Amino acid sequence: MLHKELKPFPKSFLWGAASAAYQVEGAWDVDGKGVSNWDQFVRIPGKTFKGTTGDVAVDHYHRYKEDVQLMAEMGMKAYRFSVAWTRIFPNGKGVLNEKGIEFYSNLINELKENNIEPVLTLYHWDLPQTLQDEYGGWESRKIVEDFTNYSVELFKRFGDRVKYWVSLNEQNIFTMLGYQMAAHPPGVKDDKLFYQVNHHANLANASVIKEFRKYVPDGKIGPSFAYSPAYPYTSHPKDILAAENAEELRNHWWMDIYAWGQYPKSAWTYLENKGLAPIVEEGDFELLKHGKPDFMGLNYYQTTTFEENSIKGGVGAGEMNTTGKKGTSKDTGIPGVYKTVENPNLEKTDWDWNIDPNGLRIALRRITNRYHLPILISENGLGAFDKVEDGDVINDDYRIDFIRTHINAIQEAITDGVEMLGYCVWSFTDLLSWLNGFQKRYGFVYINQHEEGNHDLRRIKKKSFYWYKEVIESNGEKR
Ligand code: BGP
Repeated sequence: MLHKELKPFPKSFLWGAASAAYQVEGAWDVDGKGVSNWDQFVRIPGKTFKGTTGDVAVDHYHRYKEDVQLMAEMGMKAYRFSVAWTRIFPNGKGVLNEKGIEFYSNLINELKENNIEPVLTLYHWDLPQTLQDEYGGWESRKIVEDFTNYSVELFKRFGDRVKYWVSLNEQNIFTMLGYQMAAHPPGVKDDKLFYQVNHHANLANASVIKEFRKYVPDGKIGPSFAYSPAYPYTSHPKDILAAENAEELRNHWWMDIYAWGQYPKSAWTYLENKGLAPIVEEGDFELLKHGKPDFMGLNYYQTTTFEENSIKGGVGAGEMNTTGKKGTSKDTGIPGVYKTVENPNLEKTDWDWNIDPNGLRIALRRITNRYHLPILISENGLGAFDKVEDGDVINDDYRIDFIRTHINAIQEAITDGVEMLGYCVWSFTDLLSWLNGFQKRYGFVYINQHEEGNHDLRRIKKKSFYWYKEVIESNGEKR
């Protein structure tokens, strides 16, 4: 629909930005913190860009006050951050580390004092390594109990002050990279295990949401899903079917479970025939029904275009671009199901991610129509090379363009009838990009941190900082 007039953003709209513990905190072995899967994985040669680690990251652990002051200066309404499980329970369970609680408690208080709504993510990929060693982490159903106990501890400690919670961040991504592509910990390629791990994560997600209702009855909770809407390459019905396959296997597989506690029918049948469907035990679906979230957290970066992929000689696993050299990623697919293909209508970032603001509107409408849930955009942003010019100036007009066009899309979606809670841009400050090092930057605030050379960690406001400040001040009017 082409609208002549757009509805304004709701008054309560949460203009925000996001981060994750491992990517910003540093202080990896400080104040009793235990070792996470990422602390260990980054030490394996060749796993990250130039061997980058989050040992120091951008030192938010020690500089959080300075960072919150910058957020306040920008007028930010919400800040999404994650808790490192290993700061709370260094071994994943058992003995609690009060120092970890203290850090997040101080951060939350600092945010509240500055009128910034904390949005707390329970799990943003940094699993206690002891749980991986003891029972394979997400590979075992034991994770459900440990993850629930850890989450309940946070509900008890912070539920009075934190009203917005994200359960799992991008379950589809951490499991795909961890169990299908071996690019994230634990570095495994095993399709069968991938689906089993996901089933356990679904149970864990439902279990914490169920508990949440008891401890934070006036709060809202939901998962953050990395939704890349599927487009067909052509109007040929074969391509349409390939896109449908992708939508079911890559998206509905997770979102249907979150919203309804059910797996999509044809995806289930396909996986069952292949011997890949997860083992489901008695009572699982009962628990999954309790997982209904208050909102769908949407991490939107791009759309993906699909075409038919033959069974014989079809395209298999592709390759990611982790260097920022445009054109180095390779298409990926499942023979007989779908394969990705370049969309000639879209520009790309230096890391080959499609730039598609209309795709965000499509994502918002699809989620709304299928699940009837409000949406919190928990991530969206542009990873780019930034240049510091004389006088500590960073003219990141490309980032402003990216965010502006995506805000346009949100307002169009609101006008279409989508219920929106807020928009958390990835990210507030620059931070460590898991596989791409510090050179792939997302922040409104530049941080002088690099793989090599001078890195005094000083904070510099980018042009986009001043621009987003005005957007927030005008509740999205001025952009
Ligand atoms: C999401 C993650 C974030 C963040 C972002 C950007 O998948 O939830 O943690 O890293 O993507 O990705 P990247 O750093 O790979 O560019």
